[in-house]
Amino acid sequence: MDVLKVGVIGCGAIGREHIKRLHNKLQGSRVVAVMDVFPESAQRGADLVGSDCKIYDNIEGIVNDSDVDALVVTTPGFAHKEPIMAAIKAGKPVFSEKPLATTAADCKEIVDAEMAGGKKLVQVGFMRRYDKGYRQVKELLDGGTFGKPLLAKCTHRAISVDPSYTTDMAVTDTAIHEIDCMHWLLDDDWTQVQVIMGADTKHAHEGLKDPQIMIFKSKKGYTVILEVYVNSNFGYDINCEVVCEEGVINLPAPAYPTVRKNQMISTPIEQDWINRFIDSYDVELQEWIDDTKKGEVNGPSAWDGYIAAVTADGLVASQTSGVMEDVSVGETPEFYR
Ligand code: NAD
Ligand code: ISE
Repeated sequence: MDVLKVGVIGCGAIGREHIKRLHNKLQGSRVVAVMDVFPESAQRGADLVGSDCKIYDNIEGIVNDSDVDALVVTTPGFAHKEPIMAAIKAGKPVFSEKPLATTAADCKEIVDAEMAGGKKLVQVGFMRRYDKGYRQVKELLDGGTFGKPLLAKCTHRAISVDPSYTTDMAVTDTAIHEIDCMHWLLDDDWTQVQVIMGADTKHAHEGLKDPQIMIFKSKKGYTVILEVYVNSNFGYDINCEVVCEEGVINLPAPAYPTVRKNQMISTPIEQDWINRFIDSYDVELQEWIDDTKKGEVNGPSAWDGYIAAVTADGLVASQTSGVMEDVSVGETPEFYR
């Protein structure tokens, strides 16, 4: 196959970003069809491609179009399961943005359907595994010279969120990145998780608890402390520091020039995920295109999506209970080893 012909389901913010990179930027793919529940959103997606892009208003149509080789799902998290299940049923590869689905039960259905089909088809958009900075942190940790990791401190801040963002989404939409990424970096599984709520910012909309502190305990005894603060009002600020026996590894925000002017030293801060992770999305989707053409899935799997969702379920339970909740994933099936 020379060119992978892709159908994109969900033409919102990241859907349009991925359409542009799949159609114009990356090697070996074209977007041939789009689908959205809102016709004007679907049209905006199609306009990025040109007049020969097909527009669908239903999932069955785009998934079963014989011109579509593979699917990219960029609907909101609550609407991932249906298109992923349809793609598995049609035997087509599918890349889904994170989370795989918003509950462990829904993710398990996806895992079971994929295993029943006997072929790996699903990849999840945990793009931090493709980020240059996070990859360097992983190399340093795996290199062994820093000794045993002891604890990590992470921040995940955004400027603001819209009123459809609910308290549980601090876990299922936002912290889901650290749930996966820190498990991958530390090469360990979570056993217990807790959410601590505190003072809420006046910038949060009615009913939203923000910020939230999340605590993760791992099998090997590591502790991760994560601040999720999605109405910071100043910028998009992703940080990670791993404290090890022999030293500390700190991943700061990628550098901008520091300027001295008007009796001040200042440096800009990223405003959103689009630029902060632009290279990661490119590497992630280029590898997905290349692997898909070879009939392989080598990126984060449906099982990775499932174990993240089991952890997320624990955190969401702790948002209400306030106590440490146990996380238990079980053995990785042979299919995903
Ligand atoms: P968005 O709200 O901007 O866009 C979602 C689009 O999906 C909208 O056009 C909406 O009309 C459409 N849609 C909703 N329900 C649908 C359905 N059932 N079928 C078809 N279309 C439907 O959201 P977004 O910010 O683009 O986020 C989309 C997904 O991407 C989410 O899962 C989000 O978590 C993920 N995301 C990931 C990253 C990342 O850094 N990896 C960044 C942003 C968003
Ligand atoms: C968004 O959906 C993303 O996935 C971004 O990477 C994340 O930082 C943000 O919190 C989410 O809302």
